Amino acid sequence: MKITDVRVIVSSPGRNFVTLKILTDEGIYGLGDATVNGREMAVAAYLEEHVAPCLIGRDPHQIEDIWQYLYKGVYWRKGPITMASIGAVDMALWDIKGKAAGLPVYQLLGGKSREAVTLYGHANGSTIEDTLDKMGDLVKQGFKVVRLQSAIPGLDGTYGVLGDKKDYFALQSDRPLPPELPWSTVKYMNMIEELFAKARERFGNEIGLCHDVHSRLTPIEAGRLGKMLEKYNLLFIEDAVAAENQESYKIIRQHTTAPMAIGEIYNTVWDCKDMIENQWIDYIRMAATHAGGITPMRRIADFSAMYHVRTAPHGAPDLSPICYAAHMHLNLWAPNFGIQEFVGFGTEKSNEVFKYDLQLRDGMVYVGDAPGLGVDFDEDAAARYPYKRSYLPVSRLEDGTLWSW
Ligand code: CS2
Ligand code: MG
Repeated sequence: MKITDVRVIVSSPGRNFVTLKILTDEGIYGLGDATVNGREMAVAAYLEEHVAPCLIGRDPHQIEDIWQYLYKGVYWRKGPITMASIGAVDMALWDIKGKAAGLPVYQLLGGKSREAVTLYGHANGSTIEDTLDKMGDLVKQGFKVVRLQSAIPGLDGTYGVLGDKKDYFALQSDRPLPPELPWSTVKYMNMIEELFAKARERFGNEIGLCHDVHSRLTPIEAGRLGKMLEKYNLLFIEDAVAAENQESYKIIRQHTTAPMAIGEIYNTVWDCKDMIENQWIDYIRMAATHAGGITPMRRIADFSAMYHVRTAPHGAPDLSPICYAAHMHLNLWAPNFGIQEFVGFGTEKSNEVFKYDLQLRDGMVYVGDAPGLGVDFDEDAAARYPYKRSYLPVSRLEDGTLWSW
């Protein structure tokens, strides 16, 4: 089999997605997701100008060699744009291999370790009561784990809470620039315990709870947060601290037994190797798109298993359904799978563009038997939704200091 064509399609069915389609001389094609939220055109140019020409004529079955060629072979290793490009190629090649074999990708990985994939849903509210009402809706739908984010009294905007806005597009004006949202660690620390205390009061101790701090704290503050929330038995606290310096998590570990999760912006195992090896974290949240595809995600899962770290792949709506499908196959296989983040199966618009072989039942995803990743992409539908420039918000302290968002 030979690769005959490589297409990069940037579309915006509700939000921007960079989709890679690799075609072969046998009529089989594969799909990959290369979306880097807020920097979509950089990765599209990287793929079109630098990667696509090197793929034409190659045997798509050579997944490993092509991965190494695009990683070691380019001299410039790592980084989100490079790794998302490699990630999309890798996903598309697994998709092709599965289609050629007539098997879903989870079978190529080693088969099912479980029947279905447990999810955590998002409850984002403008008050604690509102958040808990939203949690109630998810519990009714059968979700066994819920992530809680609540607006912070005295701050005009809080991570994860969009109020009447549907998404971050809606927060941007006609001339899109990054929205600016305020942050105060003091105000956050003053409210957060009540959210989890009330959640346990109302829903009991069986339901799983998560929380995303979105990298706003210092290690010692995160230690204090962990201690404060220990008695509410969270499944994990996510991104308590931005960890370019991985030793930050050593400090957190010295102060709390609250489980820690991190990884959604990591691009290679080198970003989290020390945290995993030293057992400073409990869940690794990397995404197939941003970590270079299914091939490295599989290696990282196996590496993590040796240190009791479980996988909890990123599942925000800025990852396309192709990445979601890749995660579902990895999740079915990985012996040390933990949980999958879930924000719904797309929107009306994105469902015109992407079709997938996944069913949601009782807070779990069941994967169908379609060969490959089991996703399809309608190029004509995508053409109806052209790219729109968009940015993620930035965060500032109340005195104007730029903070982590
Ligand atoms: C988040 C994301 O899902 C999560 O845990 O942290 O919402 C994240 O902010 C976006 O994916 C940014 O692109
Ligand atoms: Mg997050």
